[in-house]
Amino acid sequence: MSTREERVEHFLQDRFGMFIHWGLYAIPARGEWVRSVEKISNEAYQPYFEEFDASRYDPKAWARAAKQAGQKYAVLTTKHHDGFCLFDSALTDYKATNTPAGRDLVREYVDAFRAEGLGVGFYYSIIDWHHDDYPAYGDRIHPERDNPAFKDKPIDFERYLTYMHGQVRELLTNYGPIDIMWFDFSYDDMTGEKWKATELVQMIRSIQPNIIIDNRLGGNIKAAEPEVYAGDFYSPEQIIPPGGIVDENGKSIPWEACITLNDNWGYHSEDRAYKSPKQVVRTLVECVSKNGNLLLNVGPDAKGEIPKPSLDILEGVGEWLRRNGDSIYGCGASALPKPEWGRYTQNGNKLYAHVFDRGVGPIYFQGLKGKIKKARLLQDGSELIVSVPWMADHYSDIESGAFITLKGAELPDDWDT
Ligand code: FUL
Repeated sequence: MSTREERVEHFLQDRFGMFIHWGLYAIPARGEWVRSVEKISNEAYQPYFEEFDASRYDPKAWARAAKQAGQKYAVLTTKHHDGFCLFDSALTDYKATNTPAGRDLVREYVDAFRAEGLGVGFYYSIIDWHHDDYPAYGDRIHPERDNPAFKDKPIDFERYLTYMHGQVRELLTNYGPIDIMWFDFSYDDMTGEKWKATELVQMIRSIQPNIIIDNRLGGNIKAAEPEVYAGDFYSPEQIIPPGGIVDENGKSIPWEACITLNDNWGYHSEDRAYKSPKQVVRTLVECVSKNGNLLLNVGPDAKGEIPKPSLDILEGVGEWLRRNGDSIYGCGASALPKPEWGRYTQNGNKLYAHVFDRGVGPIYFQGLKGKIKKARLLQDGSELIVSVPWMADHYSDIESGAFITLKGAELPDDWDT
């Protein structure tokens, strides 16, 4: 059996992936939690199933967008909390092949992303608001939580677990090798034991030994407890852990921040709170400077298209990465203290200085006197001069520091030079 270190090696070099939230909720277009937030019953949600046609679903276009954005892998919602399956599961009728779409949307996704040389991941919700044996009663998030008919309805949770484990088995046997299994999520008293997570992960690893698994089955990676289902990486949501994530010996633990482009995961037609490409670039740099990955979300619309504002942002980020990708891929945190003017990333003996703030005069590198063999501007490869500015020794700690001159009063790249 492989070790976590071996399993995550490639993943941690890739650094940047595309998260895709897509399902029936794209039709009401008020986010993927719409059923819970608005307490929509199964019956009231059913018309979306009968209407879903995915008529402009072109996963090759998604894969091209991801590739051009410099993303190295993707994670698609094969089933979100609403229980609707984008894949052709033999265990349910509640699936895309039974809608007007009539296609196995997951198969096409896998084929398209593989063809672009991208890694492929499956998001799978262990929560299921559609399944008859999934408990509505007492659950603060279930859409039917206030429905008296559900309160006293007997359920057989074991049957749900068999279904859920069976679907994971299908996902891992029917689509070839998969890179990431991204579960979502254990909560309240629903711990890993209740999901039978130990058996689940043993089954997963017996089918695909090298797959990596997130931490949302409820384990604790830091404490390696329970060892089996603790998972391979942490999945901080909408946040970059300020100090990265380390164990008690200061050793970095793999993590991937998942972050939305606007304020929603699933398509929301009125959400225009988009981040700028500059913010996204800096977010990516922030992650890598702390040894983390960034999984950046898009929420395709009801027809299957990634919204134009999202595509525009991805394009901008991709253009920056085309010139500056060496400072991201294969890079991680530097042991040097965070500089005042930006961030460091590092790959072996190559240190990448991400300058966010031009300031006045040369850029100062604390502790690097005599240690810089040569300096280059990454975006065009041009030489940069390492020298002590005139009289700097009167004012600065030049015993240990180094200076690099940057031409011009403005930064060559205002996003991140
Ligand atoms: C959360 C889910 O409830 C959200 O809908 C989304 O999928 C996010 C990535 O994880 O916990």
